[in-house]
Amino acid sequence: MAKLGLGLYKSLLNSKNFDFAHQAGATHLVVQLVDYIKGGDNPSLSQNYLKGWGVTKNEGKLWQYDDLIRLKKEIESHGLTWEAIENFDPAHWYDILLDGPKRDRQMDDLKYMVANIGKAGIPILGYYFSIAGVWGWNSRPSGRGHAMTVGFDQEVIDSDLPIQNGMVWNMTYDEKAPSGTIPPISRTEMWERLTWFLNQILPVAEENGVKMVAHPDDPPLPELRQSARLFYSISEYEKLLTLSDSPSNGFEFCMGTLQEMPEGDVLQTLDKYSASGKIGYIHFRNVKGKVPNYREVFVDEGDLDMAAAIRILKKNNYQGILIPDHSPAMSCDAPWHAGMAYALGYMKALIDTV
Ligand SMILES: [Mn+2]
Repeated sequence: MAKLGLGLYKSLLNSKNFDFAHQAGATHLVVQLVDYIKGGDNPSLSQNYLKGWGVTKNEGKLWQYDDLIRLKKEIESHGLTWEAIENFDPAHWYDILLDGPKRDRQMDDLKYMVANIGKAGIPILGYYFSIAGVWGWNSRPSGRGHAMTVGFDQEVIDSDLPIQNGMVWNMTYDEKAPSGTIPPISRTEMWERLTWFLNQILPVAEENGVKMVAHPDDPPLPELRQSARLFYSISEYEKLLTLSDSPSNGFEFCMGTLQEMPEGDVLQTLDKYSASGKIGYIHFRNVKGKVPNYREVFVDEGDLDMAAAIRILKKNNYQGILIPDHSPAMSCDAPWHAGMAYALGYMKALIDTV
């Protein structure tokens, strides 16, 4: 049966949070190693309209085998299993996304890191192949009980706003980049870049026992900030599998993002791919509405029938993990932790009773 996991940002990787995860019923962790803006607040439209998720200074600082093993032992000493890493740092692959001059060298770096991940026994790497990245959310106390929650309202943002030089994936990788903006990018070009990336990385992933799983575009718009987005609809997302039949090619199945898409049936899609073993892990979150207007909500109150999702996973004997992904923040001294504990408890009860 499906297993329960928690995603932890780099700033949260400590023994207190490993114990927290275990206490809330999680057995597995998904670890993010990107240095996002410090603090508990989600970067949002009102707070960080142009600066995005912050500045990464990790160029040249690759994920080394010894560091991965050290963290893995610490995680395991708390009774947990390290299931996946989520997201490359933009500093490691900006010219792969942008087709820039450092592309080939950065590809060598990614291959080196994927091999390290495999040798360290971490079976899954989630990635998000996007130029604009997660951008354009707003954050307001619009959740149940005035919970702070993120959402998207296309009419209040300038979705054609170009991206400044030195930025990609909603982070700054070069603070000294000349002023100006990056050129528009077509869908054809984006598919070519993804195809090149997968052709390069998948053989290395396969050889090292790592599954590469792709997150859909959040928010799921066909274009954002003058760059085409690949996975803005369920049918486009499914095209990922046409690029390679490698067992290392699969989905980081974000139920929330897929539900935000204007067409398609998330549960049907979950059924199809959980049966065929193409789902690395699941972002088990709920949402109300669809593009151009949606809000993230508590796991029990959205448009998706989460119990039905668990029944599907049970029927298909899905053995992977579910993580909450996001939750509205709860009004207390630990808003993020309370939101996660609430989601994990609900998820564990569903898994235990279905
Ligand atoms: Mn997600």
